[in-house]
Amino acid sequence: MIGETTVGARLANARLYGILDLGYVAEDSLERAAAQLCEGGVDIVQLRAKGRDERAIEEMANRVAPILHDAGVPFIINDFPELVPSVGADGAHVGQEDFSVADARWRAGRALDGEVPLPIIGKSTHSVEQAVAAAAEGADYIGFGPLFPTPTKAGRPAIGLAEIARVHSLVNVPIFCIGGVKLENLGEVIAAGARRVVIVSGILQARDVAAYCREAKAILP
Ligand code: TZP
Ligand code: MG
Repeated sequence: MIGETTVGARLANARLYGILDLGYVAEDSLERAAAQLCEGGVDIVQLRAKGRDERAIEEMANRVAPILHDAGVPFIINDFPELVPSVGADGAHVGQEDFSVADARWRAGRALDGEVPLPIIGKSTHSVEQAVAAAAEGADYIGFGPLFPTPTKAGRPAIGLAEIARVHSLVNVPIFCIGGVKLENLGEVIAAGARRVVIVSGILQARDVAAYCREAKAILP
């Protein structure tokens, strides 16, 4: 966990969101991948370990938290807000079918006053309507996607680029566009109005993870 003001500022300034997704990272390589993301300048990192039990996720989170903390990179846990205090994470990310933002914040155990109340709670959204609702619900940031079809979230219909400008005109919290975003299409995603992105497989399958992140950062506004 990093200081409250710092973490708020880091979220506000964040452009590139990386995910330690166990679909792409071997469990015993998590520390290495976390260090590479930090070296590449990723601004915020989530641990996403679909299908693993809570105890295993706690153990993995305890391993990566100090690496992210030392690099000053906010650390978000997917799906298990109650792990936030015990592993020293900065927040949690929930989906449409998970806890409400208020519930997630309560489970994460703290609701302090400040710029961005700790813990950070982010929510996945798949339409402009869901995005507006998540912001109204008090999400500190949202994911908006998938923009493109992606094996990382197989079966979820793609939104495309046409709604990006509208969601930015209606939603006042940081919006991270997600889903099939890669270096190859980052220019068009930004041209459509995106200011922040999540890149999962593009980063984790790169030959040089840190270099890939640096390239993405250089393209982002
Ligand atoms: N939510 C919407 S799309 C997605 C998630 C978690 C996966 C994004 O992964 P990738 O590999 O960058 O398409
Ligand atoms: Mg979830």
